[in-house]
Order: sequence, then structure tokens, then C-alpha cells
Amino acid sequence: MKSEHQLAVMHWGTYQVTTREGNIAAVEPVAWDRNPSRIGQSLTDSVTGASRIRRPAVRQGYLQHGPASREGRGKEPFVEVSWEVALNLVARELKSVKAQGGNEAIFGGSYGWASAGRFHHAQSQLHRFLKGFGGYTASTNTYSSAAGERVLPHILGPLSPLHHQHTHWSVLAEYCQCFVAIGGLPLRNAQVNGGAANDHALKYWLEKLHSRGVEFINISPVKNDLSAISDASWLAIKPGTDTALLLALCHTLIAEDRYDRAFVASHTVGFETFKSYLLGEVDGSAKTAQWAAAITGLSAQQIIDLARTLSGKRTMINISWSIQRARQGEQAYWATVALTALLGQIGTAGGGLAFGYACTNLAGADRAAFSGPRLPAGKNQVSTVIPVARLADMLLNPGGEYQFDGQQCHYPDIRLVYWAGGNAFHHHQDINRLIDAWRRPETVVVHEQYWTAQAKHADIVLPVTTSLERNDIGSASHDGFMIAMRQHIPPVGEARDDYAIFCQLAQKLGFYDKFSEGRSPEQWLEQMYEDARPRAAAENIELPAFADFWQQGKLEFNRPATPQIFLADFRADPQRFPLATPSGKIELFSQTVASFDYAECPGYPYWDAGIQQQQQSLARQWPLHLLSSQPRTRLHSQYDQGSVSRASKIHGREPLWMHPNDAASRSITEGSIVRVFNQRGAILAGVHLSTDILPGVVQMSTGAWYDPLDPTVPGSLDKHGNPNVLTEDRGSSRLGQGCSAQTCQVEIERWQQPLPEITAFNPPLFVE
Ligand SMILES: Nc1nc2c(c(=O)[nH]1)N[C@H]1C(S)=C(S)[C@@H](COP(=O)(O)OP(=O)(O)OC[C@H]3O[C@@H](n4cnc5c(=O)[nH]c(N)nc54)[C@H](O)[C@@H]3O)O[C@H]1N2
Ligand SMILES: Nc1nc2c(c(=O)[nH]1)N[C@H]1C(S)=C(S)[C@@H](COP(=O)(O)OP(=O)(O)OC[C@H]3O[C@@H](n4cnc5c(=O)[nH]c(N)nc54)[C@H](O)[C@@H]3O)O[C@H]1N2
Ligand SMILES: [Mo]
Repeated sequence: MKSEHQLAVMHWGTYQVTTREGNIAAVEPVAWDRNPSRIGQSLTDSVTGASRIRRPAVRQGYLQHGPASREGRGKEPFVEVSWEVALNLVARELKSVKAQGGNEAIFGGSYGWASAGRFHHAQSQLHRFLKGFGGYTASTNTYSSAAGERVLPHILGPLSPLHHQHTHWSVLAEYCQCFVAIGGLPLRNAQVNGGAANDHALKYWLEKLHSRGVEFINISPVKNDLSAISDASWLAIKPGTDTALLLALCHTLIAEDRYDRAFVASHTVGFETFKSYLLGEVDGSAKTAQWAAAITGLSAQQIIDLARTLSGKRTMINISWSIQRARQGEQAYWATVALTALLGQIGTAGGGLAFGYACTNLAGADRAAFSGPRLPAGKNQVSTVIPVARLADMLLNPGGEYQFDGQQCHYPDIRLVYWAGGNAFHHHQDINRLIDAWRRPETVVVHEQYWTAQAKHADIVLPVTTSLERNDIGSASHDGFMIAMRQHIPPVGEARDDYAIFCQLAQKLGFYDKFSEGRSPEQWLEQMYEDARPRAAAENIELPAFADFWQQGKLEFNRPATPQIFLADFRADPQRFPLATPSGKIELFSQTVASFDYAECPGYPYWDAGIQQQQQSLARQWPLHLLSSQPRTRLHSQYDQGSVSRASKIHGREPLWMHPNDAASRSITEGSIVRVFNQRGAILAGVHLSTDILPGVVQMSTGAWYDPLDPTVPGSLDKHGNPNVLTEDRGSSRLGQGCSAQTCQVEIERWQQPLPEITAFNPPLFVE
């Protein structure tokens, strides 16, 4: 019996995998990981399990009637076909759509996390392929932090580079006195990092800070968002009201003359305009602690005490990404920038601000910035780009106009949707609306490993390998390792690599040489490795010969020689090290944003009272606020079918956390199955009672595979518990157009009927 140990790189960790006769026998953590994630255990039963897509498949109606049958999407059985038949169909449609609608009619945004591995990265492969074919409509920004990505360039600088500049944990351990965590510091989220997470260090560092006496303050509707610190204080804020709290903290600092006048004068612009708004000179309402108390549910004294603590200590204020995945999410980030500017600790060793410690394993890691080899991207000849979360709007409103970060844009007329490496039926809000939108284009092509809801809602489904079935290189910036991802098992069923599929399509479409550059995957790995040498050298990393790396299997890079302090240069000399904002300084008032003339973004951190009024009137019918957070037992929808995720379910349904008071008034008890519903849809969930959640708020994880009771009925009950059936599909604001996944109100009742069987993990019905 053949048995081999090799390394597998996943977004949630690197594992030693043992295989036996094409199956995964054991998955063990690597020795250098301080706090390995359990999620890897799900590989054992999933990779060769029943949910795998084993052959190319075409929806029955599509095979018979082509694009005219689009209403059947998601309702009809599939026909398994040969690769040749499937690829000919894809090539035919691509050619026809291009001829009739031009390349703009192809939507290749294909957002999603796909798998780790620098070469077999599904989106990169798809994008290179579509660029070779003449281009495609793309998407911009992320579901994670679009509102932040759009507002920060105006006021502090682009977010992505800032994420990489965060103060190292080792520095915080030495100098920080108070750590304020807006949205907590959940260990569960730091399990993952895009591309690799070799060493999970958050728990180690939190314990270190704790042992040094750092005060932790968790600002969140959920207490266990900071469960790693047993004695953290908990300010149980109402969801969506953080901006009001932050404004009141600014107001208190000014009213009590506790703000840093010198820092404000030397490092910011627009203070007077912001101050006059805070004092109520603009709208007649001063943003006092009393004012915010009525909005946030905290007491005025708690807010005043907090302002005094912040200004009296070396304070780090961290805002998690979740806070800006909401209506007006931009303002929470802006208000955090303003508050920390007033405190004047930005750029100090233990204080200042941060966006997303603990959101992934990245922020604060004292590891080499070198990101590893890269697939050359190429140029897209179509310039049309939509904000990523406006997917359904685009499909529903071809030609429709919308505002985006100061620009007037229009939606293209999409005829073909091509997805590889993401799951819109996981990530997009208001799934019933998405299903309607998803039936508009003529053709939907999906490359998938597993029979997800997105695959079941496609016309042409092409089975792809997992990273265990191909050779690749695993690395990510600030992860500090490079791993040879050698193939563990042969491809499952007839699965092919995304790259192989695109090579075959490019052949049929006449640009094989351009796309493949004549290289096999292994030749690409070596080429990409060699191309990365200069970037490695720039960071004092000397890469060994490729063959040696491949043989060795693992490189660990030296840690940076000097500890990193976020914005230290700018603090020291704002003239020599200006920010990438129009003024080079922190913009408490932005002339650029003000010039957009958006009532919801007047140009300074702003509280929109209208939204809360709307929510209050909705609350009469939908009294509970549903938070949909990242899952502990999987990555988004990935490996929901695996043993780790399935073990967390309650009677097979996704757990929902609820306060006992909210449960008692509805005759709900621990383990009850409930129907969670609002004007957009209904789902089933299994209840877990906890006093760690604010009454009036319930929490579910994202990622349960959407599982409609009857897919032919619009708005059918989701038997399994995907919260995106309930969330609102609406841009954060005209500025960021990010998703507002956190803004959602629901009612809950006990489910009295027999429990419908979970079918999410079954393949679809196949017919001849
Ligand atoms: N309500 C609510 N919704 C949310 C969020 C929230 O907080 N609340 N969070 C949002 C956020 S931040 C994000 S990032 C998104 C995440 O949304 P996604 O990134 O779309 O979710 P994943 O489940 O990771 O989907 C990846 C898919 O790619 C497939 N895949 C993996 N490897 C490969 C490969 O090599 N090739 C191909 N072709 N396919 C592959 C997997 O099987 C899986 O189905 O969700 C967003 N949605
Ligand atoms: N295990 C695991 N880890 C992950 C992921 C995963 O799928 N699985 N996904 C990764 C991805 S793609 C991303 S973008 C990051 C996202 O990282 P985050 O956006 O930080 O993650 P969330 O879990 O959505 O939110 C964190 C906490 O914010 C709190 N919260 C929600 N709304 C509010 C509010 O209005 N005010 C306050 N103060 N708190 C609020 C919730 O209680 C929640 O537990 O996570 C990453 N980490
Ligand atoms: Mo994300």
C-alpha cells in the first residue's frame, strides 16, 4: 500500500497530508504552526466525497434549447457530457456573444477566494484567458472591505498597502496600554489568510499582551468576539451604530480639551469643518455622549469614561472589516481615522489605529513582505468595471445608470457570465433577487470542484481539480514561507485544472500560443519562480535554484530586521513622508468627497439619522437584527460539506446565536429549529442560546450551502440556513458601493413542521 506525506497549502493553514491509493488518509498540522486550524480536517472526507463534480455537465434545457431556456436555470436536471461536447458549447457561446455584443457582454468578474497556490489561481487563469480573447467586463474592490477601500484613499491613503504596514504585534506587546477592538478580535477569523497561513500567531500575541497588563475593550454586540481575553471589558453596542459612538468620543475629547492640538494642526486638514459638525452647528444636533447614548444603547457615562481612557493611555484602536460591510460603512472608517487623529497617537509604537487585526492572519505579522511568484496578468481591452457587490443590479438593469465614488457610470448588457473560483450563491446578498438576476444572461459557465448552489444554477459546469490534485507554489505576503505544493492524488473523476481547460478553449478559439506561451504547468511554476527573483532580492531574500526549492519543499524567510510601526514616518515628518491623499495629510474634511454632492457623504465623518429611523420603523415587523459573521468551521462556503463544518450544525441546520430573553418570548429553547424570515425570504436555523449576545441581536455564520425546499418556487424556504437569503442587496453608499451584508432585520419563530431533508450536499439529478 502506497503512503506518502507531503505538504498541502490551504488558505487556513499548511498541513502534512498522508494519502493512500488516491485517498486522503490523514491531515496533520505542521510543526511550525503555533495554533493550527481544524478546518483542514474537512479535506479527508470531502475531496473524494459525494459532492465532488466528476464529469462535465450541461443543464438539460440548455442542451436542448440553448440560451432560450434560461428560465430553467437552477430548476432543471443536468446531463453529463464529454469534455469535447462541453468545451465546444463554451467556445461556441463565447464566439457568438463576442460577435453580437462585443467583449463587454462577457462578465468575468468571478469574485471569490478560490484556492491557495500561485499558478492554479482560478480568477487569475480566467482573467488571463478572457484578456487573450479580447477582454471582459470586470469588477473592482472586494466584498470584504469595498467601503473602506473607496473612502480611505480620500482621507488616509489606499487600504491595501496600509493593511501591510500595520504595527507588528511584537511592538504592541511592548508599548500598547489599551487595545480597543471594534468588532472584537475573533481568533476564528485569523485562522485564514488569502494564499497561506503557515503560522497562526494571534493567540500567542493576545496572551502576551494580556500578560503585560494591556487593557482590552471589546466594542461589539457579541461578547465572545474577544473571547481570547477573559477579562476584556465589553461595550455591547447596537449593530450599525459605531459611527455615532466614534463621533461622540471625538466630541467629548474636544469638549474636555483632551485632544492633541499639535498633531491635529501638523498632520490633518479640515478640523474646523468637522468640529462645527460635531458641535451641531451644521444640523442643530451636537454629537455629545448623551446623543450617542440614545443611538448606541451604551450609557453617556460609559462613552465619557471611554474617551478619558483612550486619551489617558497609549491606545490602539482597531476597527474590523465587518463594521464597514454595512450601509454607510465608509463613515465608520472615517470616524475611526478622525478619532485617532484627535488622540494624536497615530504613528506611535503602541498606539494609533488599525483596520483589521484578527480579520485575517495577516495584520501585524512580523514576517517577510515578499509575496512570492506571480502569474503575469495581461491587459484587459474592455474598460467596463462594476463595483463587485453590484452584481445583481448589473444583471437586472442593463444600461442602467449609477453613481460610484464621484463618477456617473452605466451597467453593461451582459449576455454571458463566466465564473471560476468564487461562489456568488454564497457571497451575494438577497439570494432570491440574485436568482432572478442570474436568469437574465443567455449563458452561465461555472468551473467548480463541488456541486455548490452556484454550480447547480449554471448552464455548463466544468469539473476542476483541487490543489491536492496538481503541482503549485504556495506563498503569501507577510506569511514568511514558500511551499512546494506537490500533487498528492490523481484528479478525481474527469476533473481538469482550470489552466488545462482554458488551454483547450484557447486552442478552439485560436489563441492557444498567446495564452499558454507554450508552457506546461510545471514550466510555468519554474518561470514564475525565476521571474520572482528580483522582487525577492529587493527584500534581501536569495531564492535557491528552483529544483532545490522543489526538492526541499519549504523555504522560510528571515523576519524583517526592524519592527514595523504603522505610519511612523508620516508622524515623524509629514512633509517628507506625506500620505497619498490630495493634501498629503489626514483629511477630516475632504473637498473631493464634498464635491461629489452625495447627501449621505457630505465630506466629513457623518451620522445618517435617516437610516436608523428606517430601521426603527422596520423593527415593528422585523424586530431582530441579524449579524452574518465569518464561520469558525470553514472558509466561507468552502468545505461546508466537510466533517468539521457538519459537526457544528444543529439537526443539520446552521446554528443561530440568540439571547435567552429573545428566545423565551418566542417559546424557543436550546436546540430548537426556527424559521428566520423577513420581506426577502426565509431560512431554517438551529438555535444556540447565549447571554454573550446583546438582546435584540442574533448571529449566524455565512457559508451554509443554499438549499431551497422547492427550487421551482420563487422565494422558496432555504432548508439549511444561508443568511444571504435575508440580507439586503444595497450599496453601502454611492461612494463605496460596497456590500451591506451586516444590515438586516428579521423575525424568528419556532419551526413546528417536520424537518425537511438537507439536500445541499447532493449532486443534482442527472438525466440521459
Ligand atoms: N451576509 C454576508 N455575506 C458575505 C459576507 C458577510 O460577512 N456576510 N462576507 C463577504 C466576504 S468578506 C467575502 S470575501 C465573500 C466570500 O465569497 P467567496 O470567496 O465567493 O466564497 P467561497 O466559499 O470561498 O467560494 C470559493 C469557491 O471557489 C471554489 N474553488 C476553490 N478552488 C477552486 C479552483 O481551483 N478552481 C475553481 N474553478 N474553483 C475553485 C470553491 O469550491 C468555492 O465554491 O462572501 C461575502 N458575503
Ligand atoms: N474562519 C474563517 N475566517 C475568516 C473567513 C472565513 O470565512 N472563515 N473569512 C475571511 C474574510 S474573506 C474576511 S473579509 C474576514 C472578515 O473579517 P470581519 O469582517 O472582521 O469578520 P466578521 O466575522 O464578519 O465580523 C467580526 C465581528 O464583527 C461584529 N460586528 C458585526 N456588526 C457589527 C457592528 O455593527 N458593530 C460592531 N461593533 N461589531 C459588529 C460581529 O459580532 C462579528 O463577530 O474574515 C476572514 N476570516
Ligand atoms: Mo472577505
